[in-house]
Amino acid sequence: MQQRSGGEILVASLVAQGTRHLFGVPGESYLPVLDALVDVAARLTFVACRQEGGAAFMAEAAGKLTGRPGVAIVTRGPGAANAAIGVHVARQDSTPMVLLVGQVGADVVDREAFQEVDYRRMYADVAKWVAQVDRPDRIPEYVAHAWRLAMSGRPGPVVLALPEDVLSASAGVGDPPRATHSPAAADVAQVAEVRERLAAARAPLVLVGGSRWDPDACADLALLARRWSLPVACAFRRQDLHDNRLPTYAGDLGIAPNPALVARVRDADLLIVIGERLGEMTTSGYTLLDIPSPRQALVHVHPGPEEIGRVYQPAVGLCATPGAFLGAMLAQGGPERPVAWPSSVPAAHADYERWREPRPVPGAVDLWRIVRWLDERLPDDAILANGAGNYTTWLHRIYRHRRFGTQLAPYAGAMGYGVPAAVAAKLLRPDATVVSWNGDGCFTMNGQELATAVQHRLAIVFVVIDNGMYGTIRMHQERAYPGRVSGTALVNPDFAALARAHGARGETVATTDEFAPAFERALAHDGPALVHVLLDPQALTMNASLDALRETALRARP
Ligand SMILES: Cc1ncc(C[n+]2csc(CCOP(=O)(O)OP(=O)(O)O)c2C)c(N)n1
Ligand SMILES: [Mg+2]
Repeated sequence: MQQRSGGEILVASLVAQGTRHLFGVPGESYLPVLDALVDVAARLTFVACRQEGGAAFMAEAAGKLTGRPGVAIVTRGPGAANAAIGVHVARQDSTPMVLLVGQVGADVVDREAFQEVDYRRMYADVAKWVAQVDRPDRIPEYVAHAWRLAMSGRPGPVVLALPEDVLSASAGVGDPPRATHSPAAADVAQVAEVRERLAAARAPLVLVGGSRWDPDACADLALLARRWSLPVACAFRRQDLHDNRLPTYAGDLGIAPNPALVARVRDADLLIVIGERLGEMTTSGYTLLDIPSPRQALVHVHPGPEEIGRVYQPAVGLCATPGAFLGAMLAQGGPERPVAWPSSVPAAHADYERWREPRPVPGAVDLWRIVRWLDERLPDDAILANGAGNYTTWLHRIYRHRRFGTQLAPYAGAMGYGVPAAVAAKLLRPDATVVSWNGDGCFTMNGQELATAVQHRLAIVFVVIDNGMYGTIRMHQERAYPGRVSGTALVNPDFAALARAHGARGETVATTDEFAPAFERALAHDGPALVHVLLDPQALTMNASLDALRETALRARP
């Protein structure tokens, strides 16, 4: 068999997995990989990022969009440390991802050589699996296992460390076949039990979230909800699993959820949870359901058996992918007689619509009206990417997702995700409208990837909601320590000028009415464009001004 370097074997293995983009920052630890990429440039694009955090977020976003591992490659200690944030998001978001890390050679290992880190220990608690490949002929085996593991059960990140000497050594070995995940089929008897419980229910509710969804599974969900008149709620930042315009859509259970939806969950007698692991953000900090046994009969469908009964003991714990469960439910047919909860669906959807009705806000920029305009203006396949901050709450509450794969938002609550995730989205879906929605704090965390967008001429619209502060933390501060501002004020650059300095288009918006024309010009621009929105610091939350928060907290003092 033909002799190839470890770098060539690795790159051929990636191509064999169908990987189209490799997000990274180059390092001298993996020169043989960079060299091997030259010969496959038409099939595998190396996206040179400006910081490994950006590269790892791009890989994570690629995993979210495709259901196959997004891949990042970084150098030893410093690169691996920078990339950790993306690995953590892949963990909490249950996203398939593979991080490749250059490693020191066997000749110096365990001396704490230059930039040496033991990645097995470093990533032990966040990755699904961390391995170091010590022979070039076993690279295909490790790649195949890494891919299958990242995609199977509850998906997550896998880290492979690649010692320099392994990448430069040669071996004669073939490429691994394209890995698939092992299907997790639904148990027929359990599905029948779910159907029986549903037929006997008084007030059922479906909650969807997690990963391993695809357009077919979402279509099956819509069909099941229609057949059985089921209100469907989405988990925190998983609002693209059920078309928000459908009459069966009941809203999302995120941070500060709609009280009417919370009441509906509490009053439900049957809760069918599909794909969601029932994490802290979706359960209002573990207060929404009783622990260990919820009052509602809980049907928990999850592809990872380790997540079933982890906190909440289910009446039916069903290990299956969302698609497998929904397909099996549909195969059992619809209700035999009219359901006992005919008004539940319209009432839940009306609650949702009321929740997104505009309220007055202080200042010249009204994000309620701006996001409502975006909701009307953007096409159904527009992808919206955001990080963490109060600026996201307007988007999550007002914007109606219509299709699977249109929301790139970290369940892990990591700041700085909006810019790199949008870059990945536009690379993978060049025909889709991509909007990167950022706060001033969020944007300055990974805004360096604007240069990557310019380099690849990606027509993304970056919006920066600038309130001159780490607003979320200021909000918590004003509630807990009113008037004592500490560490949350930001002096910002002129973001539109910063965009222009990068070679992108820059727009500044100081009033609500200026937003639509500025956004239209940004959309029409043939390349990246940034819309800098100057938000009044008083517009700190969707419901209360900064001063009102402070006054409420002061009044509550003894
Ligand atoms: C990487 C990271 N660091 C810190 C935090 C804590 N944190 C959550 S929101 C937030 C402020 C976000 O500021 P900005 O992007 O300006 O949004 P705003 O809340 O002002 O709308 C911070 C610091 C976080 N979630 N992630
Ligand atoms: Mg801010």
